[in-house]
Amino acid sequence: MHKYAHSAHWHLRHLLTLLVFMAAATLAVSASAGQNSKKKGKTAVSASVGARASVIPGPSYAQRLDALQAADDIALRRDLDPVWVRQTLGQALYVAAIAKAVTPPAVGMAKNWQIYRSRFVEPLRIRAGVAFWQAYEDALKRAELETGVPAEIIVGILGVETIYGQQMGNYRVLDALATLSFDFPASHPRAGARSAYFKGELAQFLSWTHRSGLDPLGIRGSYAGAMGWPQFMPSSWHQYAIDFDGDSKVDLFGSPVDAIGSVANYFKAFGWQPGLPTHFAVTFDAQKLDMDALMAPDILPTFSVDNFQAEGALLSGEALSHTGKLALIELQMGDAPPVYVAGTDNFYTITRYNWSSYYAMAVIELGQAVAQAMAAQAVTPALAPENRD
Ligand SMILES: [Ca+2]
Repeated sequence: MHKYAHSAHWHLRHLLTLLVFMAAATLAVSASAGQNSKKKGKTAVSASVGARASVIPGPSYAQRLDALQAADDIALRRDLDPVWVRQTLGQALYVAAIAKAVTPPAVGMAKNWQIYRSRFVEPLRIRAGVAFWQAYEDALKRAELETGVPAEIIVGILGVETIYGQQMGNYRVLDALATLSFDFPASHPRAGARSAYFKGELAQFLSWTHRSGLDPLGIRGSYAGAMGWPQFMPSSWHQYAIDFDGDSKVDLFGSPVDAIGSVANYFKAFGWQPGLPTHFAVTFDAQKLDMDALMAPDILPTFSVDNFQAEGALLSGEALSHTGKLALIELQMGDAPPVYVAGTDNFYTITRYNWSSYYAMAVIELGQAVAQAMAAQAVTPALAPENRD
């Protein structure tokens, strides 16, 4: 799902460059198309219908044997009408920008938490977060009561993912899933596993739209096929999306309340522990520090407080009475020294939404910033002159 959301932003600049290039390429193609008008047909028409400003689709999968075989396989395994599946998948278009978006960035680019953070923890998103929290306070409270997942975390997720429903993605989900199933860039180190993953998501998407009577060509999402306010992939939608506004329908596009309940439900399913902080501050004892040992388990909480401190990572305050496991989370700062925190099981749970500690930290800090802005607003009226005695 969401596990690609952060890369969307990381790759944005890359994409823009690509789009400029592609626009130029399209002009070149259009110029030569006049000489070859027979080839302008159904594909070109559906391409222009399916495309929005940022999407330049390529040829359809109707002629691709591997896609049609996959269609038959999906129909068989999912007990779907094989003609419908072939026809539907045949209308999917290859989108070069999607394949490009999942291509690994050039090596040697240092990550920079400060820059990453500034994209999400910023005034526009914080203001939108305050408005969202105020509008849906009851649903956020109810979700917290039922799952133990704090409003702050849900507000952080929906803000980072889509700015509270403002940016849910403009790619046709069918195009995204087909492109990543059948044309995942071979340069990716895990291309085989990734395309297998997207084939599973494609099967789930086709099964879901067929059974629910939704138009698979009308559903839009991220370049990875993530959908709605919380950017759920089809399998997550299937497993974790819930009706939370009581209309008996699960709608993550149109119901912010369903989105709130579904995010909370997702975290509950991935082991959210009520009341447990996401992370603690950490300092280092240079004498004892064994950075290799501390970094070996990566973000998986592995160390007890005692083991953590024995390796030279020092805690203070409430962290000292923490009874669960910890991971040393490293956030690189470009060429400057990295910053570190001690991540708990709840930090790890946030990374099950999107496999990145930068993502998790942005969610946490956006939620905090929105909460602080709410608190500041709540205080202001009491200070206003008309409210004084
Ligand atoms: Ca609903």
